[in-house]
Amino acid sequence: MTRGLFILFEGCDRSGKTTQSTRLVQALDDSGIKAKLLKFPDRTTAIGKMIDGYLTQKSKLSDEAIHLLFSANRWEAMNQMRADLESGITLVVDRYAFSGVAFSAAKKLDFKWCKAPDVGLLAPDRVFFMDIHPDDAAKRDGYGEEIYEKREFQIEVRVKFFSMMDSSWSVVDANKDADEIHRQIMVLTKRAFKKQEEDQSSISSL
Ligand code: Z5A
Repeated sequence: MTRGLFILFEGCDRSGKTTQSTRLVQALDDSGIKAKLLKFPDRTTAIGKMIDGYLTQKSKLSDEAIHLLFSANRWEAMNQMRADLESGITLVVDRYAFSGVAFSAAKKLDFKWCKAPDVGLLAPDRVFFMDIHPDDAAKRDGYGEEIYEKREFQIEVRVKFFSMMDSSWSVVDANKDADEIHRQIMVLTKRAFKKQEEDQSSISSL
């Protein structure tokens, strides 16, 4: 049985992660590849509900406490994610541990401390970074409703993301037309499947 791929979308707010991750899952399904869409934070769990209360500014938490809750929200999904990948399902994930580090480090929490709780989580095979300047993102629908949607902060978050990139990341110009972005993501995804076919790499950890 060939394992599924773990494909991750990261990026600043309103960069089109949800739009593109949804389209990718649909396209994979249409071409006969079993795929599942996951989103972090998963606001449906008990931990996710606490995170939602914080993001929508209904409750207050210290920077450290919310950071650890975001991480715990990923850990509670780990067993199912591993089982899915091992059974051949490709996971398309909308935000993950890099968001956790970028947002908390942008609040000036220590970078190494921010990374520590996520050590041991499953690592993505490919990361698509949806890159948009916060000034352009702010023009999109729904901007400004949650706690982190502020210009200066989003600029700092973008810098933190760039500091974490390695060769498994592709920077995608998120300002382009959505159809054009989808086509580019399909090309990059096909490349990732081909590489996995050749390498037969096992699932690795952060
Ligand atoms: N956070 C954290 O601090 N720590 C963590 O560990 C994690 C997250 C995992 C909630 O995340 C917050 O949690 C987030 C980071 C923090 N805070 N911020 N900022 P979320 O993922 O639930 O929420 P979000 O980042 O705000 O995602 P979003 O609002 O869903 O945005 P998106 O998925 O990137 O974009 P979208 O919904 O696909 O598109 C946004 C709008 O733009 C929409 O009207 C689209 O129709 C439009 N759009 C999309 N693509 C295009 C193109 N190409 N052109 C023009 N318009 C477009």
